[in-house]
Amino acid sequence: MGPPLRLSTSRALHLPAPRSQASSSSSSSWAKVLSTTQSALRGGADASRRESRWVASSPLRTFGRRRDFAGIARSVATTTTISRSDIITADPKNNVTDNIFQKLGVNLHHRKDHPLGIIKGAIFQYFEESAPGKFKLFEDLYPVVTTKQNFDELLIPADHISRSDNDTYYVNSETVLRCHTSAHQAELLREKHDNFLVIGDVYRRDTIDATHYPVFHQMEGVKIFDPSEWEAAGMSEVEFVERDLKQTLEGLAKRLFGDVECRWVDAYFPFTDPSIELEIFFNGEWLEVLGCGVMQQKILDENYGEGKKAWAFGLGIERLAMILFDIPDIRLFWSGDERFLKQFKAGDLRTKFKSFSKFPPCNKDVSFWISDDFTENNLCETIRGIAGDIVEEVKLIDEFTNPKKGKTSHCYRIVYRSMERSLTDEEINSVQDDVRR
Ligand code: FA5
Ligand code: MG
Repeated sequence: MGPPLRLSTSRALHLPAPRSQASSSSSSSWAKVLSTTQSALRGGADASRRESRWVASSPLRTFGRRRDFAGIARSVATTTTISRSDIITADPKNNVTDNIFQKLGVNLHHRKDHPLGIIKGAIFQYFEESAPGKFKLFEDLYPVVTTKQNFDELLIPADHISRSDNDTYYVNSETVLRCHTSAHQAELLREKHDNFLVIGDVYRRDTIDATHYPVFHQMEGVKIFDPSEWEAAGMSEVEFVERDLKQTLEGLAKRLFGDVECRWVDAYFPFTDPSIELEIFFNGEWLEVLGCGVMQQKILDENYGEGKKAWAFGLGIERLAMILFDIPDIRLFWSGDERFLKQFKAGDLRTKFKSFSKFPPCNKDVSFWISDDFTENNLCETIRGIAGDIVEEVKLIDEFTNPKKGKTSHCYRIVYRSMERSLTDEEINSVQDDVRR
């Protein structure tokens, strides 16, 4: 299968796309400038999805933005232009919306003073200090990947829910917006990287609430071990690798948060075994911050070489930043409001976000009979398409089945609230009229 997208790649080895250009995502521009690394990525990996779903990636190129970070090797960036017509197409499988296209190439994690950039820096630094010069960082891998990368190479079964177009943004049947950074595992293993970190934007059709957003950022980590290491420790290979994984991630949590309440819970990912997730107690609830495990041997053997063992993890960057900086709502990361942005400073992990607006929420309910093909993700996408980021939450508050007609109706409460301004009644009513339609 050939690369499904035509990308004009202009080399700009010393000058990656300026941040402002790559990230302005001005809603009126139909083309995006993205920077990519030279190393072409072929092949796929799949990813597991939050709270039980996974997506795959497509084979285009790695992105690499060159930035100076304490000793961490980085890939060199080139610039790629991606146009709207490459991403939003007439293909029957295409389900990418303008809202989503506008997020491509924004790369919030490249902004040094942004909470996501700050946390990225802290995580790199942790790995650099614990293993100087060892972990290679990829921070500009191209977010449009093949289903092979996003799913197949990660051993995600053909009928896995994460492959459904209810969960994943498809450009066409072979190309998706990566739903996790695991999409790059296999290709990086084939390039013989043995310790690496990948940070990037990932895309999932999802329901809406304070901790879920259809675009967020993940950091992937992979570390490969040699038999001499577990033999010297006198442990079984899986025990040894799992111990190192837990120590590494607990150490990271400690570094970021000091003393926090953490717990490990069993999980399932097609690409690791055993698999676990780390949860941290935040705002009165356990919040899942990462998934990880011992890499499936087949992935390692087939892409890197035999005789080794590896661990892999995938962190939710927004979730960590919410805990660290006390940011109550995931939408705030996309805010252009200076009252938000000005509160954070590069390198400063101690900032506690001070809410600048207490604009009241506006609740509106909608009820309707559901059809067989109804899904909550579609509903959320429709609402988001109409109302954008003023939708804070969509929740099912009532459900009723008419036994005679065999029909079910749902009542959803839509919570509208802006982080930045008061919403007017007229505005909400007109949005709500469109939603009802
Ligand atoms: C994964 O994506 C796996 N690829 C992680 C992994 C990598 C496992 C390597 C094993 C080996 P999951 O779907 O659970 O797993 O997502 C990982 C993290 O992303 C979650 O723990 C959470 O912190 C974050 N996350 C998931 N969905 C969302 C969302 N909609 N909004 C914000 N953060 C999210
Ligand atoms: Mg999960």
